Amino acid sequence: LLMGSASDWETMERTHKVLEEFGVPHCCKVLSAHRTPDLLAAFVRENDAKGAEVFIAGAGLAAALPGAVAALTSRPVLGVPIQAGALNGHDALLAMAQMPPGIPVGALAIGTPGATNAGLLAVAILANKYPEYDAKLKRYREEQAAKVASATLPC
Ligand code: RP5
Repeated sequence: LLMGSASDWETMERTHKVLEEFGVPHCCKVLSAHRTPDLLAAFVRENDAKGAEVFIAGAGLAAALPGAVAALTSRPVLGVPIQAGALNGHDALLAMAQMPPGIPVGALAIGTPGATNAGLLAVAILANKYPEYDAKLKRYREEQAAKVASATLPC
């Protein structure tokens, strides 16, 4: 779980919490495509070789991070556009969603909804291989459905 700046943590903490809730082993790290390109390349290559199965990258503004990660690994890369700057995350969303053909990034929604869904989507990817994540994801959805079904309104 990567992010371009410590300022992204407030958003990316949601992803971390989902992964924690589902018991997915992961690490969280600040690395930037622009500011620490060599460290980023070394980190992605090392973790790819160690067997990392999904990479998640949150970044704001020009947000090159997910694309840079995707260039360095053939594992799935999910991108979370951070809601920041003059364009409020639209710039980051387009940077991730508009990857040229050949090196995909799975772009999620801007901000905290995208951060939560990045965690859930990573769990869903892992659930293809690990039955325990599949079972937990089904339980999570059942609980979510029960909450919606039992919601009450003041009228
Ligand atoms: C991006 O620039 C980061 O992902 C962050 O969202 C944004 C601003 O970074 P800081 O100036 O807060 O470090 O690379």
